Amino acid sequence: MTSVRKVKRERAIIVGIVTSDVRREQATEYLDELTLLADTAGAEVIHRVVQERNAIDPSLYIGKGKVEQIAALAEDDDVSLIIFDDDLSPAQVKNLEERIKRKIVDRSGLILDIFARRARTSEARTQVELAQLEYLLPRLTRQWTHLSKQYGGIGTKGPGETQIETDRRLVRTRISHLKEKLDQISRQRATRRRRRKELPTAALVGYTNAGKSTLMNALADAGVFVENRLFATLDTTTRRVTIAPNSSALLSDTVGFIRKLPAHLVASFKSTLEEVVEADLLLHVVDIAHSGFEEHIEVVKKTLEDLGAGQKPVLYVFNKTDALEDRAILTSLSARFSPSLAISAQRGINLVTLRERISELLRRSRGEEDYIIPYEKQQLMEQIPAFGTIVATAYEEERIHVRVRTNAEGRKKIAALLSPKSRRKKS
Ligand SMILES: Nc1nc2c(ncn2[C@@H]2O[C@H](COP(=O)(O)OP(=O)(O)OP(=O)(O)O)[C@@H](O)[C@H]2O)c(=O)[nH]1
Ligand SMILES: [Mg+2]
Repeated sequence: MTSVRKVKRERAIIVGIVTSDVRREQATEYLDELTLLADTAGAEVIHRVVQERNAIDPSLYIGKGKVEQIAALAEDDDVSLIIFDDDLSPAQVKNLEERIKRKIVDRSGLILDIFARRARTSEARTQVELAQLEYLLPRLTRQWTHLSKQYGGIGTKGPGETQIETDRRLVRTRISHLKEKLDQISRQRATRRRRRKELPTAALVGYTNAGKSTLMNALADAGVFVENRLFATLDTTTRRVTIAPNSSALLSDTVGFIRKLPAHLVASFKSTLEEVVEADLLLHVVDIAHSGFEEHIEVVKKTLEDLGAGQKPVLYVFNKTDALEDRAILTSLSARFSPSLAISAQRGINLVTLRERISELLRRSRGEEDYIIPYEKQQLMEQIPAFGTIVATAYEEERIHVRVRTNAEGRKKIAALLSPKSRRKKS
């Protein structure tokens, strides 16, 4: 007998709650996103269940009637997994499991599972494990008694301790070990950053699947993995990019954000996200062909604030313009989000302009300004150092090209030196 081996995907039902402040289309978007997340985690969504209510049931999260409906659907359609679009309390999970008799997974649990599947490097694995354990700790009940086997040897069961207490202690010990390991990684990163400090740095940030890695590859030929799934990237890649004929910058591509990203995950991905916090400029990549892009922008802004990177200079990069049906929105967007630029990373549209804008904004964020000085005014070269530091000088045929690091006050003074009117005043 021959058999074709086929990976069986777990069949799942997804459940979302619609409160009165959520619009219908928005609720559909949320469930579409949850379906994508479930798909990325390897599950096949068979049914979507939506509950309209304003109050959350403390013991079951959804109403009793809905619970029964889900139990019946699961029974009829051979479903093994129920996924909730929100986070559930340990008690809710237990009660739902008792009634539906299927595995119950909440949003954080699902996202953590995806991260665990996709983590490749030792840094990403360490970060994911830390987040998983932090998530697990308050949920430790009798069902996790296998932990002492998994982490055996770290501690032994003390006299009079229950299994749960032992497990909790093992988890805590492991958590502090992982934190130490991440501290060490973070120190190594800091050393690496110091070594290459002379180059300006930009970081790609954005909602997951916006096209950050595609753009990284287009600008730096980086060979980063790209996929039409959520969280294709979990690690940070940094490459040198040419942004102007004689100048380059470092560009980092990193993990994407999503709404309701588990707090543990953000916290434990700190070392990966340090490139974002330390960057001179953020390129906020937005998939404007996605109907929910405005909410995505808000989610990314909020996450950046949580990371302490809310005040950094940002260039909005509106991506996937090739897939945009109504190009008229671009005009209103550029008025609302400034500075911004519309591109297509995949088709290579507007990338020359993008490099120019990056170059200009990086210079500004590092406090650098370029000046052209005709030879007849070359005596100004002696006055400029009073208002800033000359970082580069190029003697061209008819003029001198000079780059000065200065502040707003210095910029004003130099501009005054260069303008013909003030020259008269000064003499
Ligand atoms: N139509 C179109 N698709 C694009 C463009 N840029 C990227 N994509 C597609 O969007 C999907 C996601 O691209 P990625 O570059 O992996 O996105 P990302 O932001 O790095 O996503 P994560 O790493 O998962 O956070 C892929 O299928 C890309 O081919 C574009 O300009 N136009
Ligand atoms: Mg990516």
